[in-house]
Amino acid sequence: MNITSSHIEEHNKTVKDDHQESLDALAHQLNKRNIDINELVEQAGAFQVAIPSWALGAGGTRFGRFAMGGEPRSLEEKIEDVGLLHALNHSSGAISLHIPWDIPEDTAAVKELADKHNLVFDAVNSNTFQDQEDQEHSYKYGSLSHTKEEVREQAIEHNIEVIKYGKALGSKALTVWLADGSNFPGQQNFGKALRNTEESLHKIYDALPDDWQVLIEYKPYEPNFYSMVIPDWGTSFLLANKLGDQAKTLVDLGHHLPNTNIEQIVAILLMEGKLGGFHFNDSKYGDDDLTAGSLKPYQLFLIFNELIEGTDGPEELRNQIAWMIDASHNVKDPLEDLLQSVEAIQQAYVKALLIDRDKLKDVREENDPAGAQEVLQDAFQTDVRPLLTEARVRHQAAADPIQLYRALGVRKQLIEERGADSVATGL
Ligand code: LRH
Ligand code: MN
Ligand code: MN
Repeated sequence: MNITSSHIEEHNKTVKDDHQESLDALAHQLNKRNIDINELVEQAGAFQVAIPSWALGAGGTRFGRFAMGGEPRSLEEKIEDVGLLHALNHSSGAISLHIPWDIPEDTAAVKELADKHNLVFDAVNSNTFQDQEDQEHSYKYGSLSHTKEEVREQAIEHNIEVIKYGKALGSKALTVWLADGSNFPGQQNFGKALRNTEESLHKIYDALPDDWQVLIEYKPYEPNFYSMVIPDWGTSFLLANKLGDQAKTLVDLGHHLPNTNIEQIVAILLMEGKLGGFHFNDSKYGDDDLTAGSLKPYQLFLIFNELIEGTDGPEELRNQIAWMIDASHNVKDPLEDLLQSVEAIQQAYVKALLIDRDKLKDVREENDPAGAQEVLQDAFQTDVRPLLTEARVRHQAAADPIQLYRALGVRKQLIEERGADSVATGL
């Protein structure tokens, strides 16, 4: 399946007049606020969010999984899927691999295929939360934190191997998420488990190329329901500080207890130069891995407000942080879901760029909370969709990616090519 430039052009022609009308109206509105729409179109067009290789198939729960049909059967087909997304929205120009769910056997060929689709490789993820067939020691009771040295060594080796794959592909970061922890009080010595983890991470850190980062993810519960060795940003931050400058914290939005003030965490990590990356998704209860911005778009906007506040301009912000999605889809077509996720992230980003920063500064100085809310609402309530459409059109992508995806019958064609019950590796 291929999306060609004539597919895009034809589609864009059909929406051209309506789009121009909405864009002019928005430009006029922004002009009155002294905001240059072209500048924002440019920023939106430059923003890229990496797609997780593990979320291109239908997700499931432990109660079942309902096949989507046409799921990618190999890493190559996953790259093709991300290529489709990028052709449609021009904002998904990177892929994040999870190893060994996706092993790039022939790294040169995989890289070449990605190049062909204008994709680069974002952070590579290690997996020490499942046992693999050929593995000597089990991770049932942990990996980098394990009581037994041989298990820790095996997990360290795996991470070093993941770095090697990433190096060959041009990645610049390793993301480590540990499922390590305990299910019952008394099962684990908290201090020892964390100390073991720190020592193991040190060995991984020593194997990092100079221009790489290690991103440490945290999660309060699941799969362990009593304690996790890295349960929160504080523990991740502690480890990142102990490791050194190349270690940072990764914020997965779903990895917080309900109502946690994530935007404040983001601000503090940024202030300390320790915010390394995001796994975007949304959640109502826990690690639901729902479409980014589908439940709490205001929270997403407030996070971007902090990101902009804490960095020196859009370019620095884009380059300083690894932008990745980490979602799962029980009932949606994953490709549609990912298009919606990227769009929601971009909306939050652009809306946060609209915030009148001078005014916000003034109302804060004057201790005027109502005034602050007015400033934020002025930005948040602006419908920036025409601006995002314009960014896509200017980059020869689809004005309305999902509309074109459906009109072309992409899923139907993928089912014809790959079968109705092909299963992608991943979540
Ligand atoms: C854990 C997690 C982590 C894993 C991914 C599959 O919940 O967010 O990032 O690597 O899911
Ligand atoms: Mn994650
Ligand atoms: Mn998760």
